[in-house]
Amino acid sequence: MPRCLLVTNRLPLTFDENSNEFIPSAGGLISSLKGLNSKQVGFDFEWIAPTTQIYPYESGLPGHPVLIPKDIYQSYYNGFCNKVLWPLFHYERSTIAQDISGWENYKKVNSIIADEIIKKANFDDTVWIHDFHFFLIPELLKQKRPDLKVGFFLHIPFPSSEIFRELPQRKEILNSLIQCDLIGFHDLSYLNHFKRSVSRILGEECPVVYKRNWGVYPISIDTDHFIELAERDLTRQYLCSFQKTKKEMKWILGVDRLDHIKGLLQKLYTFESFLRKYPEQIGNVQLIQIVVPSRSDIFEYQTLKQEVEQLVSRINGEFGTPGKMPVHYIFNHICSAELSALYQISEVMHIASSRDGMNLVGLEYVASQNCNHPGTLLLSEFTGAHSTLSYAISINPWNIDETAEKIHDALSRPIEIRQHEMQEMKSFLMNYTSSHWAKLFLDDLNEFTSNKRLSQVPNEENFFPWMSELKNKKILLFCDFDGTLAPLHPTPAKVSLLEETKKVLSDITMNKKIDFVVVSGRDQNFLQDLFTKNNYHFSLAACHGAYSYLPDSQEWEHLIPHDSTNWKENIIEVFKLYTTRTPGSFYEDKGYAIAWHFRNSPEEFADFVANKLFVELEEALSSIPAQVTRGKKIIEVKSLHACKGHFVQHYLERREYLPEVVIAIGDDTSDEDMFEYLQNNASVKTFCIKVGEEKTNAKYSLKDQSKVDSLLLNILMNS
Ligand code: GDG
Repeated sequence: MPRCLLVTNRLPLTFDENSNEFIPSAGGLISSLKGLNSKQVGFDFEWIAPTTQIYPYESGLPGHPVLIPKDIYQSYYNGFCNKVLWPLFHYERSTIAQDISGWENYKKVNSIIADEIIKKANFDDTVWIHDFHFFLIPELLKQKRPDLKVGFFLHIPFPSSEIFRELPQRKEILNSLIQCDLIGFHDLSYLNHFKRSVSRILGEECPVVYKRNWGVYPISIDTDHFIELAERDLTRQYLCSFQKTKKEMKWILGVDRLDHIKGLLQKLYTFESFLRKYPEQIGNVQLIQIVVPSRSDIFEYQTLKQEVEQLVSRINGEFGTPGKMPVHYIFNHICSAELSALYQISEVMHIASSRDGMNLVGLEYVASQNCNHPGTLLLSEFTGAHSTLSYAISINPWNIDETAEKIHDALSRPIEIRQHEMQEMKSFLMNYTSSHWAKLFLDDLNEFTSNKRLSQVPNEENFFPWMSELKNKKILLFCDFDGTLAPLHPTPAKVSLLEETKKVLSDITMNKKIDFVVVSGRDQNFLQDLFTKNNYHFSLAACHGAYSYLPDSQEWEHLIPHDSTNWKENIIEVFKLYTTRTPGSFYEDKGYAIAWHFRNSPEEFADFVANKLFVELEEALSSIPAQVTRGKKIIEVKSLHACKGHFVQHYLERREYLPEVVIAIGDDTSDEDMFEYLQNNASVKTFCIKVGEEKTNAKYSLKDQSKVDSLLLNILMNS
């Protein structure tokens, strides 16, 4: 079975120095992952996690603890993970506390764990990184071990780009995450926020925007485990004892880690409002609130504890009667059998999180219900679970009054409705468990990586394997200009060839076996000035192939009908209008095409305007023989006749000799016509190479323009 290394902040077992034995680790992430069934998922799992404890023995542990010095761990975990990333990603900006060394130690721990993975991982292993503790590992791994399949799953929300862009380390984090082969989120809104952040912070042209290697995979639980737990003897014993104390009382249950994001204060205010609105319920309804101690060494958490406890005593002071306190508050961890009994016996479960990646407590409550006499789930709309548990009663925890009324509705909900709702949710969880979740993610990861391998992105020393097939062959090479032979420049008129490129082109000119054709959207004058006047004896195609120039004839030939540009005047008017509205933008008349450039404009505004323009042009051109395309910070309208695909067809048909190999290189959307035509029609061996990592028809791709010189050099050397 293939192996998957799970990288988490904790191993599933923690060594308890008091009892001298291993105990289950806490937290939702671990509780889901440890339920993964290797056979169902199709992987053997091994865990890697940082630790500050020297484990007495490693064998028998389902994973590898990586020892981190205590002070470094403390600063990484509390200083950066919990005091910066956690509150920012949960929209709790008031509790952020920047710690100067936190980020440095975060980098250190990520790098130590990455080194450990590199040591442990075999060729072709899958590495699945979990959560915000390890944002930097993907890049560290890909630098040293490009063979590894690397997936990342975020267990917490990804915040709106408005919030995320406040993070000083935003670029480092995104630049690392986009190295992953697959990035997963619980909810579509988190994915949308991530995409928006990537395009705002790294730019629209960032590869991940095109690669689309992301997905929404809401986590689940080990449902069978909770069903079985509900039936255990110990659970039944707890149930019996609760029934005795509860009697006719109705219980509203809350189970939350002590954390600002869990909405504990809102929940208590809501319960207070409920008692005020429905005084007849005083003495009949009790809130059982389990608060699990957490991050107790952080000041903000200590303050929250005090606030929660003050509110509990205020409510109990005001509404309590001898022997009956409305809020039963427990600040402790309880055992799983006791938790299961509480899930089963409580009429209502109240989840009030202000933000929560998923919230497994809601799923566990559903899985533990007996569908003959089930309870009701009140679930905050700010949890990821809200999309999965569609039959829960949805609440906005900030709307205290409305939620108080919903508690009242939940307590009096008719049994048939409860049965139906719970049945629907429970059967969903029986078919969609944490193992299904992991399988979906890992299968997609596998698919993404195998697709990528097909496109064979080469490294510099080892170019495409087909290079050996070029020896002594007559090669016809079509090559685009802007973004391919020359790097893009904010002002198109200033683009020129780099010295290195000039050298390679001179060698190509001397090589009689290569027929080199520059196929560009530029006009005749520009191309002739640049190439012919510099003594490169190349064929040229200007205006996307509307004009052709052969070095022997030294004349431009017009290849397409003269009336191909009747539409131009109207379109120029539209472009003028948009140019006036958009600072830094300008339009360029290319003869058979007009291009609107917005590379120098304020990014977000220009993207917005460009989308609008694109839609407007598509409508306007529906009955005109012209086509609108969107390239890199450019919108272009061009005659349908002026197309690189038509040009290469024409060129191939009229050559007196037949080339033995055809190669086409280009970075722009306009090059796709050329790739498509050649790959489908050329009767000789054809190799099409896209420059850049965007989606393409070409079979091969190069990372970026800087690799083109070496590609040409390799073609020369191998020819
Ligand atoms: C992160 C995200 C996301 C709690 N109290 C006791 C106890 N628990 C168990 C629950 C549940 C787990 O802890 C809590 O899970 P959550 O999902 O609510 O929360 P986080 O730990 O913050 O987890 C979260 C999750 O990752 C998974 O992706 O859902 O949004 O923040 O399993 O049962 N267990 C026992 N006694 C307790 O007192 N035995």
